[in-house]
Amino acid sequence: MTATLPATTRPHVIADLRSDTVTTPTPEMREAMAQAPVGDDVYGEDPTVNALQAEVARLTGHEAGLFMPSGTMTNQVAIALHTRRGEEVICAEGAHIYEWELGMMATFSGVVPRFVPAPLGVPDPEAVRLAVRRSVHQSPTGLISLENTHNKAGGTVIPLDVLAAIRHVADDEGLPLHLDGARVFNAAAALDVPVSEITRQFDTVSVCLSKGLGAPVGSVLVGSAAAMRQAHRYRKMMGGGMRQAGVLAAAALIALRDGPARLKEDHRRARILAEALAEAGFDVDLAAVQTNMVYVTLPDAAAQVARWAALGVLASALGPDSVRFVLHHQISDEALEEALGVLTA
Ligand code: TLP
Repeated sequence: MTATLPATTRPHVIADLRSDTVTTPTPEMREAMAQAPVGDDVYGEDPTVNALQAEVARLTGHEAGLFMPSGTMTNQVAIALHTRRGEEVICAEGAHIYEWELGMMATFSGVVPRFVPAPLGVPDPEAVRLAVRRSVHQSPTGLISLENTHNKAGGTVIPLDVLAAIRHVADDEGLPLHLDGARVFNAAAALDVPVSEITRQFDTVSVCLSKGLGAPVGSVLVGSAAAMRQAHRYRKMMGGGMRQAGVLAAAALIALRDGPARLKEDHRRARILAEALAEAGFDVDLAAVQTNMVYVTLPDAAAQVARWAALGVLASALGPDSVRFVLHHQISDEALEEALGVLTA
């Protein structure tokens, strides 16, 4: 028989650094959720969802947006929109759309990934061009997809000139370009540009409200109005028609209003954490620390993560020798300092 530990014997959590998805709604978000006007969003009648979609579309420089429960769904709906069965999707090695989305591109859209090398998460535009398949003996390329920031590379940012060059390749080859922009506001903050400078280069962008921006739930796919009408059908197929979803969109609107300006604070704290860990002798690639993530390479990551968790500092083991820490708006300078005391002891 297994017994559940009484709450009092669980370690006190000093800092939950497993992801920026772990934040809880602020009192202001909860109030907005309680007050939100709602309607049936499958009929397009939820005013709060409609306001959120319009605002994300405006900020990203796209015609329309569609609210969904998760970044996985917005990415996979986009892949379904752009591709036909048997095609390939060119993406940077380690891309979330393949590595962490449970084979959905194959099971839902019938397509397979073709990875291109991407040092620090940045693919070389010429490597993207060379990866395009046209021969009758090969699976044709249906889509180019980028990730910015790139999670597995460390929360790294794609420079604007590289983005423009990859857009150029897509245009030359007549291919659509999708962005997994789960953390595109972090990329914009790191580059110090309006987010539209990045997002306008793409045909569709998946924007997560529930990562660094701090909403409890939700992502918005943006693109043309015609693409979003088709996306509405795919969302329904995936079970993503959420009805009175305005209660979620209300919190997301606050995240969108207040979140972007705060992200530089998370980046500053990530840098402090990374430098302190490097100083303490941990193997940290400081060049990869560009936004709100810090990856450490160490032996037996799972065991180390369990030891730290017992002391109240939560991190993620994302590979046998890889530990990830993610900063977010519910980690203060004080919590970070206390966590560092544990990590560097
Ligand atoms: N990533 C999660 C885990 O799946 C690893 C995290 O904690 O970082 N794109 C990118 C780049 C992501 O990092 C994530 C979430 C998603 C898409 C998927 O978003 P959700 O979890 O909303 O489906």
